[in-house]
Amino acid sequence: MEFQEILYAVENGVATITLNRPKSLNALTMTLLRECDKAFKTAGKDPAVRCIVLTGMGRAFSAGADLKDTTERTANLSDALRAGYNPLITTMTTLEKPIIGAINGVAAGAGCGIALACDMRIASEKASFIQAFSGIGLIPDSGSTWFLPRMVGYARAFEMMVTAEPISAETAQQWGMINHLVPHAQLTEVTLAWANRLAAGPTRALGLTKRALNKAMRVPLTDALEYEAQLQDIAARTADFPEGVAAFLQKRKPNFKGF
Ligand code: T3D
Repeated sequence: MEFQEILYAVENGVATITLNRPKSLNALTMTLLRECDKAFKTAGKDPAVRCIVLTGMGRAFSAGADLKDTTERTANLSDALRAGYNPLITTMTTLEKPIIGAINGVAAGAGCGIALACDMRIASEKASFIQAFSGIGLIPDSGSTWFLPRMVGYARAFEMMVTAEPISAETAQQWGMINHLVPHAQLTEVTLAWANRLAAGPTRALGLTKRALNKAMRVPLTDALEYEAQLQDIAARTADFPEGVAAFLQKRKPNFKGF
């Protein structure tokens, strides 16, 4: 698949999407956002893809909105959010396959929001997270106001947002923003090990788990319980369920097919 501002590759059940504007620290243009959205949707529909990795080319994950790009920028920034940023965040969070963010460097502004929209984050020791918006007189977008307080609590989210100061990968780990912190040279290796592990999992059940978790963040317990019951019926109808049970009884590793 041909893209201008991202790279897309599929290998051994893992699709890797690489933000590819390293000279501007992978700053986000409408083209990049739309290509990224298309790549996620393509990976979502491709039965050969069972896990997706999102990372950045060069020394940054993403520096957020491209502040030099005036294409398509209007007086209403909400137009840009509705046309580019919000659809991407929605696609990522509703796509029923695991997404791992391999955070290779700074994730600022909307780049931080996109990192937070991944299901897991594995960060290099060179990574940092900046809610950069207030530094340029804007408010947090791309889901940051939703994701961040749920991960780190209101007070820390508020402080990050009003100061626009960077949070190191080490602090991000202490605060629960990332799953794993790794030496920079090992980021690809550790991320691929995780991606291969998830790609060998019961993909349908993992996707439904993501759907249930996202729903449970918004509804009362009774509703979450009922939703779990409904989704469990779907999971139980997959071939991976009897395979998982058979593998347990036969004391062997399950050979999940993802459907
Ligand atoms: O506008 C809309 O569409 C609405 C949506 C808004 C959502 C948002 O994301 S708002 C927040 C936008 N992002 C920022 O405010 C962050 C701006 N960048 C920085 O603060 C710093 O660059 C970093 C802290 C991320 C990294 O600092 P450092 O010192 O490692 O690198 P640098 O020297 O500042 O940047 C390197 C190059 O990347 C430089 O280009 P040059 O001078 O070598 O030609 C710099 O201009 C460029 N760059 C960095 N960030 C952006 C950027 N170019 C365009 N847009 C950027 N956001």
